[in-house]
Amino acid sequence: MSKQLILALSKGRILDETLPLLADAGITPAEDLSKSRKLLFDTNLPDVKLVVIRATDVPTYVQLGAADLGIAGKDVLLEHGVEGLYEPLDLNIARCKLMTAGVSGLPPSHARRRVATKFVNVARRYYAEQGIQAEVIKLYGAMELAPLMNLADEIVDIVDTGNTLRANGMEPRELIAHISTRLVVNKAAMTMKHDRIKPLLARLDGAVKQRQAQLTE
Ligand code: PRT
Ligand code: MG
Repeated sequence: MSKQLILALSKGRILDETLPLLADAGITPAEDLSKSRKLLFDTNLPDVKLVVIRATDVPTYVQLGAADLGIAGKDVLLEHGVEGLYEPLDLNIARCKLMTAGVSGLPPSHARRRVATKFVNVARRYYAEQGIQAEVIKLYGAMELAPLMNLADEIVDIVDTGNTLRANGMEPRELIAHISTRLVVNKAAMTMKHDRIKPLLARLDGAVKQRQAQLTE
């Protein structure tokens, strides 16, 4: 097994919040990630490399051991499943909520509810638990358009301020889960590379706690 530790980072908004946290933990990429077309980066730590990939691919890389560790939204982990992964640390960044939402002032009318979402597994599980019959329709983006176009009665999507919903004549309904970004670790790597993973976890845990302390000061 390689001596290197590979940490898989989620592109996009999570990356913007991850880099300052990594810096607080003493981990800095050897070059500016935003200015490079590369996907694999050295860091200031000789045994740590970073890969920057689609958020939805992070659990796959870590599960299959292509990366030892990963940083991913809880929403992505709930949707993908966490077999073969440990989730030792809540990084407490990119916080939001996974919710159902519908057209404002319009109670869900169909006996069999049509639900548009990119979180099909989460949605199927949630509506089944509620005892609500749901036809789940997979979309890849712009979920809030679906009820307006009469493609669906409800959506399951991420909500932060609620502005996106309101701008489209919709309102949040039920909370499915509070979401934040998590550190995940390949289970085999956690055993085989424990001596290298443990200090990295300690650095990250320290950075998260330091931030929380600053917030409550
Ligand atoms: O764009 P792409 O399909 O490649 O991926 P992505 O959209 O999933 O990536 P990105 O970069 O948007 O990051 C998504 C991750 O950030 C999610 O998996 C969450 O863990 C986290 N996160 C935190 C959010 C938000 N906050 C958020 N507000 N992800 C998305 N949003 C979007 C939401 O989809 C909706 O369109 O923002 C809108 C809602 O925000 P409000 O403030 O209008 O309610
Ligand atoms: Mg996006």
